[in-house]
Amino acid sequence: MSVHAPALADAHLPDKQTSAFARDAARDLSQHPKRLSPKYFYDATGSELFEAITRLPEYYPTRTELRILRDRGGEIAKLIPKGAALVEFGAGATTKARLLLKNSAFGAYVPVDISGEFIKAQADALRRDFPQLAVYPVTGDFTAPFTLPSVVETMPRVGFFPGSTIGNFEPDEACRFLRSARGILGEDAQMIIGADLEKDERVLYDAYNDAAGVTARFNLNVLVRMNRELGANFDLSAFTHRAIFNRERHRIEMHLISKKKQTVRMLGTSFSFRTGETIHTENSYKYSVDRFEALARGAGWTVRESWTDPAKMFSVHALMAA
Ligand code: SAH
Ligand code: AVI
Repeated sequence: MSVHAPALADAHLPDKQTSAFARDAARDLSQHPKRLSPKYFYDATGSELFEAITRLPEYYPTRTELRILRDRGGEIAKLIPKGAALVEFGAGATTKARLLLKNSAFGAYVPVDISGEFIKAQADALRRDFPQLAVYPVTGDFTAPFTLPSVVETMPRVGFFPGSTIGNFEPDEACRFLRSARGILGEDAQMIIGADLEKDERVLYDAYNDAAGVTARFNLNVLVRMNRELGANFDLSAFTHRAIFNRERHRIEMHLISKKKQTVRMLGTSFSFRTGETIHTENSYKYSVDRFEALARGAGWTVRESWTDPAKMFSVHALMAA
């Protein structure tokens, strides 16, 4: 494995990220149906809104996964080599990593996240709470290849991908991501990964259509970002949040629906919308334990253990590079 300084040089990130956002948004809003990548929800506001979602009564995944991680803490700790580096993909508020870090003797923690300002603040808070731990935040897009900080080169590596963020990939992208994570983590790596389970449609519907409207604000935040960062003129009151469960494809879909016929300008181009036309902003795939294990195996990992909560709402899997 080649491990050296982060390929994602922090100093250049705002420009690089903005130009990737501009390129992707212009391309994806020209598609039929229009779409946007869910990774663009996450600026500092988007990260805060996601945190607010995790505290909603309807949003069961976070508290359920935390319960599995707590209940299985001893078993998970036994799988982790002493002095390992914990590499979290999409670390966000680092709440779940804190549980693992308390239970095992990790040598370093590498939170990777596209939301740069947010992840740096979380890394600072973590350093205060775990003064002995070396924390190396990496700002960047985990769907693109990147290298780990050179200091973790000699440590065993444990990947951590909780939250069912894997569900935000198409199944073929999820397979590619798992293969690439194997490459980034290197031989003999372990991986702890959370996947949301398919369940009663009403429970799923409510989790993505909360009564307080926080998920709607999270969804609309991508339009706020395009207005601010890309000079677009989206009228936020002219779009509405919708989340539906697509049973055939095992996924929740989030959409922003145009309330009227309208034209939006962005980056010198006009994008027209019919009344009721959608921008498809996110998929959140729901797995069965068997389907998730098959995905992991297909990407070259061996499944060591799979755990669920008693109500079988959420699953956590321990993988080993085969
Ligand atoms: N791990 C946390 C947060 C999950 S939310 C938890 O389980 O609660 C998803 C996180 O992944 C966000 O913090 C978001 O900023 C990050 N993220 C989403 N797409 C990303 C990408 N392509 N590259 C890097 N980080 C990404
Ligand atoms: C980060 N990800 C797994 C969340 C999910 O449930 O798909 C993002 C989210 N979208 C709406 N609510 C939460």
